[in-house]
Amino acid sequence: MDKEELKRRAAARALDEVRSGMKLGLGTGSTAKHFVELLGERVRDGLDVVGVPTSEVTRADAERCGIRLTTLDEIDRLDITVDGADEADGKLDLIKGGGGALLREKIVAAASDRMIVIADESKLVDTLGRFPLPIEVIPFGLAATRRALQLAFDAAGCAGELKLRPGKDGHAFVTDGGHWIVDARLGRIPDAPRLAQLLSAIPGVVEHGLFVGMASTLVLAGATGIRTIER
Ligand code: ABF
Repeated sequence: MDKEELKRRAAARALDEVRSGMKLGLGTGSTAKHFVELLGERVRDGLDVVGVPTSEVTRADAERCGIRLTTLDEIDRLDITVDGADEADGKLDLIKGGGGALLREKIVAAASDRMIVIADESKLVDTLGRFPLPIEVIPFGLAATRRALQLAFDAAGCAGELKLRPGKDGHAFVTDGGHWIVDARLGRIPDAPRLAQLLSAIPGVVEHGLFVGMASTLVLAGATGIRTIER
């Protein structure tokens, strides 16, 4: 089956959890975009929800779909965030940020009672790390931050090669928050909670793409159907 169809099915399954009156976090990426589009169809049929987008791209998509939007300054908690992932393991720990929106994604997920991750089955791995780990950094003092990152990888038992993510015209990719991203090719992350802790302690790191203990449900769409893993 076509991968886009699998992503749409996972998105449709997450939509089953949505009720009128809910406040929703709206994820970023191609799978989350399916959710936004399907949600927009339900809104046009009368579903009354309000959303907080996790990126400017998702904001534009949601507006185009007629979804009412708000901010985390105007409301307190969100009921559910629905978002994609680059990798997920069986404990529901994630690598996110391949799309560059990890900071807002983490802020929105942390303000949510539930985080539903939607993906096609290829995103499920035994051990995180095959997908390069995105780390959002402050441009100032980048070389010092890179040295601190290497020490963190050593301490967490990973060997890492860092690459500044390129953007357009040979410049660095700039996030919605005005920061840069370095992608760490680690291959295997034996202890994601430990690495997450070490990365969070580095001053030049704004946020990293390890989402540990945040997802409550993983919806995986495969050729044989949909399965969900609950925390
Ligand atoms: C967002 O979109 C990101 O955190 C993740 O990087 C990416 C997944 O994209 P896709 O659904 O296109 O594979 O959820």
